[in-house]
Amino acid sequence: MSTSETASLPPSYPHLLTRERLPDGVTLFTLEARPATLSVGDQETRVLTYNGTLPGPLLLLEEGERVRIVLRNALPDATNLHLHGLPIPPAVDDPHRVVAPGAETSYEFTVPEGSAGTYWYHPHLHGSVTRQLFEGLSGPLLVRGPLERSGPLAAAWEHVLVLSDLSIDNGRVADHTEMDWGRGKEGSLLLVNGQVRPTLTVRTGLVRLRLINASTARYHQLALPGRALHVIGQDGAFLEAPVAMESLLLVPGERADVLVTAEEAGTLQLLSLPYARTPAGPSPREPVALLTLQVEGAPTRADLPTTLRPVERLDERSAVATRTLTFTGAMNPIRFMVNGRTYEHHRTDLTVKADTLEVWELRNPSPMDHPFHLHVFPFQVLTRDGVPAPFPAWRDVINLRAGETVRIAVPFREHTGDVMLHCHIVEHEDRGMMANVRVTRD
Ligand SMILES: [Cu+2]
Repeated sequence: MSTSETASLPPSYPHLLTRERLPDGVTLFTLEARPATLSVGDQETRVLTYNGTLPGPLLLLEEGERVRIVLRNALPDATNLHLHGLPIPPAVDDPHRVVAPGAETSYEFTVPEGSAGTYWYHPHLHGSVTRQLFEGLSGPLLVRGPLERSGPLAAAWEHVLVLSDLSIDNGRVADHTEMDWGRGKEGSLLLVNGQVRPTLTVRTGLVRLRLINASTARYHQLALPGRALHVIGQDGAFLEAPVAMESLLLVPGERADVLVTAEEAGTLQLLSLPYARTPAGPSPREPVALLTLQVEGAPTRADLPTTLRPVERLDERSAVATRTLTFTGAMNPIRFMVNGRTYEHHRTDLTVKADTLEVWELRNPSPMDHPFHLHVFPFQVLTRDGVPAPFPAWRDVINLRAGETVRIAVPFREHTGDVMLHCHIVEHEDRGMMANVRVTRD
């Protein structure tokens, strides 16, 4: 099949959100947050959904287009929407916004040039995030750009895989225990696009998997035995060239854009390998199959792209400030802190100057891993415990291993306003491991 024949195919995902072109040239998307009773792992379960599906529908955006996303709240509780990873104005992607039951709001912005990548959306109302996400509220968001229109990626078979987990108790999503708030709750059902161990049928050739970890707390050490994972993108950006990995850690909130060469028909298993993120031990304890990839069709060549997109080198000598952020927890009651303080809505924790580069030293002295996330401003890892990052990459979620110190370079460009940094084990975020950052030109 030629490139031109496949280039127009949308990525494969169970639900694509309908786009409506308005007379003013804006593309309109409508999301309704509402409860629904769905079959999850063969059990009828009351979950929370966007537009009735688990996970929510795919928001497919193009670089440069003007979009308006309307959020209607048909939940019994307040909610809001975070467009995770998108570098758009903080006044638009504002987690302080409260959408009351029965109310609606809209998020309007231009999709930035150069932002082609893998994103997702979920609620971000402090104190309610964990339960709303765990009960089902999340969905994938892709931005497509020039690399999707021609060349090897345009010819690749593209599939969106949202990883989440859930426990069911009497037809409802199981409650959190106090211990769950400390450790971060892992559901007993491992879901891919809302299904337990589904089979995905793909054609021979180059297969592109857009992986999103939408779990509240579960880590995935992913592997596809017999095949390398050729990582071409992490979070909302491409790498410079594919990086072959035997396994790939995907922490909550993190995304990976992966190519698999499937030149002949056969069966592959996407595994989640044991990974110990807390002293309580690895979870899962044995490799678990998340998904079966059923490859069908005549043998064909699958050529990897050799280059993708240049990644700027940041010069840390030009940084105007170096800061230390320390992530810790405490008991009785279970709570989490950044630099010794639990989150407070109205407190500005850090003030940074727009159009400057900062170096942040992220310290995790606690006995468990914490995934660090910063809104709106992508950053690059400089070193992990003093070891330079193996290749340059723009990130918005990175894991901080227990005991580890990670240095990152953060350019505060283009936007001003208030953004948040937090742990993406959202139990920890809701219990205080979050801070407000004010970006100002004054
Ligand atoms: Cu954490």
